[in-house]
Amino acid sequence: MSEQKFLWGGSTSAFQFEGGGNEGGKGQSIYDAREAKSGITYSIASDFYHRYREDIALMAEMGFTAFRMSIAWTRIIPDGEGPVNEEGIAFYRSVFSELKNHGIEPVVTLFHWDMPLALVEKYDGWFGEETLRAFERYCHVCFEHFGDLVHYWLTLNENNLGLMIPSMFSSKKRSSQDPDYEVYRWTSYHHTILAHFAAVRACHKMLPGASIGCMMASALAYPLSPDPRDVRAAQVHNETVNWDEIELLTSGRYNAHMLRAMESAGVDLKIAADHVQLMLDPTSKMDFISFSYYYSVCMRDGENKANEDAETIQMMYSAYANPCLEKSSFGWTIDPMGLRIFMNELYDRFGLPVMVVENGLGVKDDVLNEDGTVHDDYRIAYLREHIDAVNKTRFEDGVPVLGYLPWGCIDLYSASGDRTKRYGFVYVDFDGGLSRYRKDSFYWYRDVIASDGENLDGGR
Ligand code: BGP
Repeated sequence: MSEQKFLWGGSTSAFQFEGGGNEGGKGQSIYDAREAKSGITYSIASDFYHRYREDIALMAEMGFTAFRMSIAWTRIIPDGEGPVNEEGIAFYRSVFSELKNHGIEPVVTLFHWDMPLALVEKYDGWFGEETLRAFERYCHVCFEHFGDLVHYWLTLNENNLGLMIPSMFSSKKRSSQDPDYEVYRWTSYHHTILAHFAAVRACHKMLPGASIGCMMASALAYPLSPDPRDVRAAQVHNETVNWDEIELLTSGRYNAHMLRAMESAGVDLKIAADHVQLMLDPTSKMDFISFSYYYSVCMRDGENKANEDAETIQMMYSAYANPCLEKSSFGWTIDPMGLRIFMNELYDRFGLPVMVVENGLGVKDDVLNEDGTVHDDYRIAYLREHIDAVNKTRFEDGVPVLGYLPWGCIDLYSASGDRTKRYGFVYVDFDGGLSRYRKDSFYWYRDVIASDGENLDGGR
């Protein structure tokens, strides 16, 4: 790739979008196991597996220059660590080739949560060092087989949330009351960090021309009031959730906050010499930072009585709703300026190019009319403001933004499996044979892309 063009496109993940769960030799992931219990049909999802040509044609019609998707580890190595499934390799090669034929650059997440079930059963997910070794091998296989087609790689989706939700890849439900809880969560987290470094190092070694970055969940917090105690609460939140991990990934060292947190939890990681070497190796340093951005939150100090009436919103962070902002129907605050603030701070702190790989408005309100139209002006309004913020960050603030890839560009399952929460420019009729329909936002986004973000008032 020579000249760097801004990436306009959209974003998905395998377990939420791909389907084909029982086909092509794919092994079971933790989501397949969840399907057996909950009845949520992850094995079908939006059926990209069978419809990728049609879907890519729709992306091309919008003018996408990039498409983010993830590789299902279990389609490449069904049990996570055993034989490679050639049919899985052939599937992704075919998808990536189709994208390239349409001038669309694949942006590929190596791990978007769909951990092979076998690794959870055998090694308790990321807790076992065996899983780390299996992941390294899986990355090698991906780089070897797809390196000629994929330039942009992302390591682990929203890894900075790992310490907060350690049970995600565990074979048994963990509670903070368990005696081994702290050791479990820090050890598992440490292995994900090593997984990131190992993937970056292998990528740089095997694919010297490629670009690889982390993927973090942004959770920008403001103080709920100017009370310095609230300011400090917001600062602590931002350090813990947003910045500590990126500092770790860029420096190769746990910073003082993290070391103190481990110490007070009685955790001593005893990092092996070869792991220290991996973390400090210049070739294991990433090229850019990608992130999801949906909302911002407010924090307050627990002792601050003045704010007692403030509205709490949980979102895992024990956060508060910002009284200056509107909220989506799912209670997520709508804060385009926060996106600009976040990108500026990220770049100021770490000096790496940034890439927006998730953003968007998930709603239940989309209505498929009889004539096949969907009038989603609320989505256009949301995206217009956020793209405007991206433009200002690029052109007024001078932050190198590599691309804007909003989430769920073609409707897919939400992380919880809810298929009525829609984000897409394309409507998927989940109860009507999975047919695709262009929403109003489809035409609007096509005009945005055609004008490189200048025309925010287009559409049909
Ligand atoms: C991010 C995940 C995505 C996606 C998105 C939207 O945390 O990386 O997989 O699901 O959130 O969230 P939801 O699906 O809950 O609307």
